Amino acid sequence: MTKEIFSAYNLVQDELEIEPINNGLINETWHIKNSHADYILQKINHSIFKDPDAIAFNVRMIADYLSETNPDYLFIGPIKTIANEEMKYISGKGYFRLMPFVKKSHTINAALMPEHAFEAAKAFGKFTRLLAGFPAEKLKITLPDFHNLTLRYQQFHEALQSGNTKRLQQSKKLIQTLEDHKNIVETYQNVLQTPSFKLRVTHHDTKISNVLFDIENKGLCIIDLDTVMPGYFISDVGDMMRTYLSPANEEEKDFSKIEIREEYFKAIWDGYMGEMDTELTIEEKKHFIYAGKFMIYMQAIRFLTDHLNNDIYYSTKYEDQNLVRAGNQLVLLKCLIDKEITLQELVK
Ligand code: GN1
Ligand code: MG
Repeated sequence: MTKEIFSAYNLVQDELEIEPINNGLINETWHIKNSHADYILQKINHSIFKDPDAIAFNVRMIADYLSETNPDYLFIGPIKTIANEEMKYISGKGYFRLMPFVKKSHTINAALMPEHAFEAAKAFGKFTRLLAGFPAEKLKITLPDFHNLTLRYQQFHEALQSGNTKRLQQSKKLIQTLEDHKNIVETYQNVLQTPSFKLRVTHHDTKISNVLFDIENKGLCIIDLDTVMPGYFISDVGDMMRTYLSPANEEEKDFSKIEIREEYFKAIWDGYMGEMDTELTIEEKKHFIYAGKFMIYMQAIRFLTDHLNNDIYYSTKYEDQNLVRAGNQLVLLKCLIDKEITLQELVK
């Protein structure tokens, strides 16, 4: 890391303790501190986020809106540089941003009790609810077609044509399973045609590790706002199901540990609906469980496509990691489908 980043914020590199946080798959993140304060430093993955200014623009718009309408809401925006910029661009190195570290907060990689799921769902639901009056269409698109399942499905098919031949052979079973569930893509296409599905300010990455918890495991705030864009509620609720329902996360290699925990599902419903019940339309509510299928299926497609394309998108630490992740997600999908009727009963 270069001095230049720190001096942009009036910090002295030699006075800092710098510790990497290896949580996300896309951006690089560090916890840094000196004797006065703690910060989070992030390098934006510029090959994925082609327009970092769009992220900064969105976060600023939302921060301004929330500080006006809900001044007590804890929203973590970037600290400006001494030159009053939202990020620091360093030629040859990329875009960096600094955020305050929320005191006594921590993140988790899997929900360990239903309260975690409840608190996280409530936090994301509250975010969308507080922004219900905000004109979502004014937000910039930071990642075009991010949750466009039709396109993800097409990209998967392109990888079937042009992907790594050895990996294609090895992935036959998973490819077939994805094809067997093509109806999930069709339902998505119907959703897009349904006017009662509203475009809302959507986080698009509601995994459990994107919530800060306090020492009593209450949700403090949501983080990782790069993909906050106009979107549909199925993205947020779906990614919660994807990442809170099973005790094993997407990295788990022992698929027998994957299961759907009903009380966690109920906790997501209660937490999210406590905030969003009056906002969601009847048609949207009918798709609550579909949301989980949508996101799990899309994540499986994305992992497998990346595997076939030689891991150009998701960072990996071992050979075949994206294949394992895809297989993991497809087991999760099966578990969810097997439990669908029971879950439906729970929220009747
Ligand atoms: C990526 O790196 P992270 O955790 O913020 C990805 C999400 C995936 C997730 C899977 C911009 O998020 O869509 O759900 O990995 N973000 C992007 O772990 O692609
Ligand atoms: Mg993210």
